[in-house]
Amino acid sequence: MIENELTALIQTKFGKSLQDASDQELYYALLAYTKEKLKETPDITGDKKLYYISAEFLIGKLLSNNLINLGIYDEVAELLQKNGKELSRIEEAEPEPSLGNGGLGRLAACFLDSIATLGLNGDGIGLNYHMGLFRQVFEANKQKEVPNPWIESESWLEDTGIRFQVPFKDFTLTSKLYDIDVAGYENGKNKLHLFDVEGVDESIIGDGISFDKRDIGRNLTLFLYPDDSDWAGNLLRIYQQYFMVSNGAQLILKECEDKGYDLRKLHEHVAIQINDTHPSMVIPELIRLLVQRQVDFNEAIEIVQKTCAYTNHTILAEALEKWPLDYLEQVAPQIVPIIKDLDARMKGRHRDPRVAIIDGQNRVHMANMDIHFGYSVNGVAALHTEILKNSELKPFYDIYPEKFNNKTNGITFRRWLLHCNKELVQWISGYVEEDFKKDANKLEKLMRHIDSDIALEKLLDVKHTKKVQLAEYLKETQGLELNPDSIFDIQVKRLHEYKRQQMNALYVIYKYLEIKAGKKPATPITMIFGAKAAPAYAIAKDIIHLILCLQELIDKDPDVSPYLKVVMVENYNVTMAEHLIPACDISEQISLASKEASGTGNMKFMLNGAVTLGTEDGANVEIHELVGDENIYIFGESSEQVIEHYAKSDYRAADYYIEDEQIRALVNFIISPEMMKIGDPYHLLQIHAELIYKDWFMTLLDLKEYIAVKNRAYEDYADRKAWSRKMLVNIAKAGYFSSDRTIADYNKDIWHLK
Ligand code: 26V
Repeated sequence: MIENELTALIQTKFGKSLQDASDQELYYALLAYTKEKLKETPDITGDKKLYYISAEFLIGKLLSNNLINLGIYDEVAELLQKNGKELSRIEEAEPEPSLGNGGLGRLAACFLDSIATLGLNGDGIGLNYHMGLFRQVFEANKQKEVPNPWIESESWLEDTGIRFQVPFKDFTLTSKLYDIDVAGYENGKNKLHLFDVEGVDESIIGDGISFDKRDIGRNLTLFLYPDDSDWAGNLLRIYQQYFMVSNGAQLILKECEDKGYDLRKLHEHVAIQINDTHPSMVIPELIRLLVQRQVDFNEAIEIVQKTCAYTNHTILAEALEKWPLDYLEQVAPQIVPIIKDLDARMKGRHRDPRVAIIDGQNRVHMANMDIHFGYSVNGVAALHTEILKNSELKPFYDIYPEKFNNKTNGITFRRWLLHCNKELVQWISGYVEEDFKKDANKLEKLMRHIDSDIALEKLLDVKHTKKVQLAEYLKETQGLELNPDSIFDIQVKRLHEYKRQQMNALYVIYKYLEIKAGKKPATPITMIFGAKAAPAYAIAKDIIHLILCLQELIDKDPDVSPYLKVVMVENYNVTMAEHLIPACDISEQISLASKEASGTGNMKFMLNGAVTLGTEDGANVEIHELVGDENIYIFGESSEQVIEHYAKSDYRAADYYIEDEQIRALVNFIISPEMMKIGDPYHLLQIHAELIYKDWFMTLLDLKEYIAVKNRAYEDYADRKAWSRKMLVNIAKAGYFSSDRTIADYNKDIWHLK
């Protein structure tokens, strides 16, 4: 059946047989075939619908995941193999849609998968950026940013023909709506709606990723913003946000009107989840559109308040959006009186300036508007939600305790297990009935095999196979040489000081000096990094420079290189993650406690049998509770202690540097003659000074304990049997972090879809 259809398709498209078609041609044929199958998949329907609005959907490549969810992956793979082709090679022809920066965007993508898998009626709404997150290249041990186009003449996008008018102050833009089908795992389908502008012009891109920021009609959806956390007031960002929410609100109302719903009962038919504050303007925009449709202003406010729910993804103050009122005035003046009215209502009720929507400097606090005029506020891990309630958002919690709730993040097991680790799936299937694929909690049954030598040995074999495969992949794609018999210690995530890649780099220096002094590790070590830095984030780029210089230093040192290798992979993205995560032994989750809202990489590693080395931060706390002290390596000061340091301003990195000889030696090595010879002295001196005089995220505070605990983990690794038990426990307990569980919780507590 599939064979006939696919062969016919390749014949009409390329005039070739399956055997003769190239991988590229097979990709296009499979794309067309899969889109056809998606069309035949029934739509998920219901009387109430969720709209997940997000500036980012980091969906990654879609071919394999669609085949898996449609239930035809094995059949297609077999057919190809029969004809001498390999699906995993064909996949490489697919360009990755990198429509997100990191965790927040990837979470949105996992959520869409789970919403459809659970058969819930819910769509995504976002923007169709023509350039995904920049492609990272390394030159002279530094990051360079290059445009990253992903849309080809044939892609997953379908033009719906739907157009809306979006009014800005001085002009009106016509939008174009593209849809991507989102199939649930052996279930129906929903949609990801991506709005675009007619006139986007890729020719305005200049050097690197620069472009003319003023020509809104030609640049609005050209680029995804490459900064996460590092918030900077920028008019284009407001244009993008307003364009997204105005289109989103118009689509939502159109769908309700088409179904004949009474807009006064909007909340009975619609829930809107606001993913961080980027879509917050949907609140005033919906009010405006309801009033335009003859709903009374006060009633419109009440309706919107019963419809919108807000998720907070960060406690970094610099990432909380505060838009100057006059910027909003310049972009979308029609919503300004509404925001002022909402602000006045709240000022009338609450004297505390910390809960005002518009502050003393005429800036609009987007989160504050969401909390007052939404019905739910959630954090993304237990600890994060507690910190929101008890400190960051305490004044709001005092007013609206009933609005606050926690929804610990999750990941889709279709991509992060079934797709990326078929060998592990096969191993699991030997011990647990097939239904673990639908019910992740069933993984717990693996615990029955904790004493089985055969099971444990096979598990070690799976890990080794994935390490060999990673080594091959990195050799082929990046020319890197990895020893699969070494410990794979991996830290991959956005580059940010609070995530403390610099602390890991200091450990590299520590280990380098140890080996130089003759202390060789029992097992060779490979430390793998992957991270993009925001283009304007100078310190983050300095840290990349430091790591790349260490990589070069060690590579060139025959005394050390047999025992220690540092590898920073270029252009870390979803595809790279799918190769790295299954091959990992030690998962680095070392953020300064209280700063990582949740983390989701930590969950992906755990599911693939890596053991976490981490602080009690974000979801690490929950991982720790689930696996127990024996099966995780925890270090560092607690979130309470850290919050106290900030409150008292009593952390001084210089004290640690001056008082501790070992710390001083490690930090000083950054500007040692051998490093200065390889690297750029300016950047090495910058990071050196930063660590001593600023160190806002307290690297030196936890450094000694980090070194001690990591050493213990490396020693424990040598006892392969004991280590494989830790691996098994991690996999068995990972079920809690399925995004199916997270989404079921959102639905039960917030959306109430059915
Ligand atoms: C902020 C900005 C500001 C301006 C330009 C673009 C941009 C893009 C994203 C952000 C917010 C970043 C917040 C974020 O990514 N939070 C992460 O969310 C994950 C999913 O909940 C969570 O696991 C991570 O801990 C958290 O850092």
